[in-house]
Amino acid sequence: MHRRTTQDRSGAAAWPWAALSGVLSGVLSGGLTLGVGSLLAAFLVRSSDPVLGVGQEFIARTPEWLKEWAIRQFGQSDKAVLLGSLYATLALLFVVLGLLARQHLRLALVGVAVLGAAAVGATLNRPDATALSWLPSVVGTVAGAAALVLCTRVSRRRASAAASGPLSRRSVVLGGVAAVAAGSAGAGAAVTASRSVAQARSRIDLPAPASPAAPLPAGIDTVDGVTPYVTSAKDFYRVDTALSVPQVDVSTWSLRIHGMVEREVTVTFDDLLGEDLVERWMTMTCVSNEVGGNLVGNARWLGVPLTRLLERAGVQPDADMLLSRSVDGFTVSTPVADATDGRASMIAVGMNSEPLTDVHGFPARMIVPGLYGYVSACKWITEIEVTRFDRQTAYWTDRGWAEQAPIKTAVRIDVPAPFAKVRSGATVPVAGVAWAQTRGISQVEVSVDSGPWRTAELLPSVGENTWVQWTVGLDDLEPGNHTLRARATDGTGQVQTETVAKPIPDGSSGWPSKLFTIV
Ligand SMILES: Nc1nc2c(c(=O)[nH]1)N[C@H]1C(S)=C(S)[C@@H](COP(=O)(O)O)O[C@H]1N2
Ligand SMILES: [Mo]
Repeated sequence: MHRRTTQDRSGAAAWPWAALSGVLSGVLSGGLTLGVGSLLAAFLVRSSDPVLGVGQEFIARTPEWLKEWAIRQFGQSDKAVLLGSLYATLALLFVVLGLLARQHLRLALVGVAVLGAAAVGATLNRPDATALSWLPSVVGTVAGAAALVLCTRVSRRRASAAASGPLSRRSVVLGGVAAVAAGSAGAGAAVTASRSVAQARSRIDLPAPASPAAPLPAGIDTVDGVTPYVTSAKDFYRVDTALSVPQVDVSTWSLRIHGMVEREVTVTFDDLLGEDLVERWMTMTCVSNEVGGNLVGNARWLGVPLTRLLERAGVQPDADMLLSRSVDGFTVSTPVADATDGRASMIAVGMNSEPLTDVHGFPARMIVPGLYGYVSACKWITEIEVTRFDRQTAYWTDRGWAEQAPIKTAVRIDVPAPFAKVRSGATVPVAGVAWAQTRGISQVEVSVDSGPWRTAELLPSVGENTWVQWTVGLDDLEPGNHTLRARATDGTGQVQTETVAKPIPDGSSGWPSKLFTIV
């Protein structure tokens, strides 16, 4: 049997090379499209990057059930998973186009153009789109199309040529395209990195608060396995719709308060730092937190009281909504009544004595104790429009979530771990955290196998706006499987509801339970 080589002209023998070169053309053309696109986007807005633009559009259009599923499935990595899937899908599409181009170059170019058009549509549809947001997609697509034509031509020639050396025209063209693709992607990443807030943030010296937070009480964090009372910025949960974390230039940033006010107020970051700052402990919770979930964290927030800024602007009496807007176009609606009833609402610039990190809203965000994040905690805030609920809606309220969303009383069991095995005869340590921001927690109880409720010990806390750690020891349990339940009572004496509710539309409810075994 004669040896088949890629030089054979017989169809059967040529196909592996043909397929391989088609795949290569597709990958190179795709790489160039995305590389050039991201390089140009680095100089414009991030959302004009074709991939980020399409990804953001995907997030904006994802139905609620899919979003819930993705958060449950992938948690805090949901964005990485989305980006990864997007790149994988694009790679596959470009491979198909590269293969198609071998026989039907025009058709493949139509395919590239369709992808480019989708990217143009998505990038122009971003809330922070500029007049030039289409440019990276268009230039990237043209470059990618040209690369596809070039690669397809040289590889066709290769297939029909009798022989070619290592420095054939083919390798020069393919190598050149690969180099330009990689170079532009690298340069784009470098420009993006140079615009990151890391440097500006490290130069910020936060002033000492005129009104400091209560000192941490002795006795917190004294129980093994319980969630630490203070959550570091690094460990703080992150929830937002931003596929790439906004990098806000603090030297040009400002917050404008306008709409139904007596006079517009605009403050720069330096203006904020020049104010008498207050520092307060506040536990934040996401409305998407399931019973027993960990989308909750406690930090010491430094900022300017929101009421002070609103009084300066003069809120008109018939206004009932603050519509906060982020640099990326995300919006949050907050009831004026809640924000100004005397609770510690603020425009925060610091978290645990450090400037905000980029993921948590640098340079400034809103914090209103007692309201879920989506109706209060606007990150990268740049605008507060004072308006009315019968005139405006916000990002999540447009998607079926409630306008009024005070945080529900909740308790979480941290210890024992799920399905833990505990030695018979020993005291079973049980511990966790409970929260009812603005009302505080007055009691936590646990019950084993639907038995009588036993009262847990509450560890100290700084006040009603933060969670409280609790602990109780269980004795005299029979060997075997047991179900532990917990419930909290808030500072007004209200026991948290046993009624099980999903997060949508205004937060989950129900008593958490844990299974464990005495062995
Ligand atoms: N700009 C912007 N701000 C936002 C969001 C967002 O998607 N974009 N998400 C909100 C939600 S749903 C929550 S729970 C909190 C989370 O804040 P964190 O990520 O700092 O924990 O931010 C709020 N502020
Ligand atoms: Mo949230």
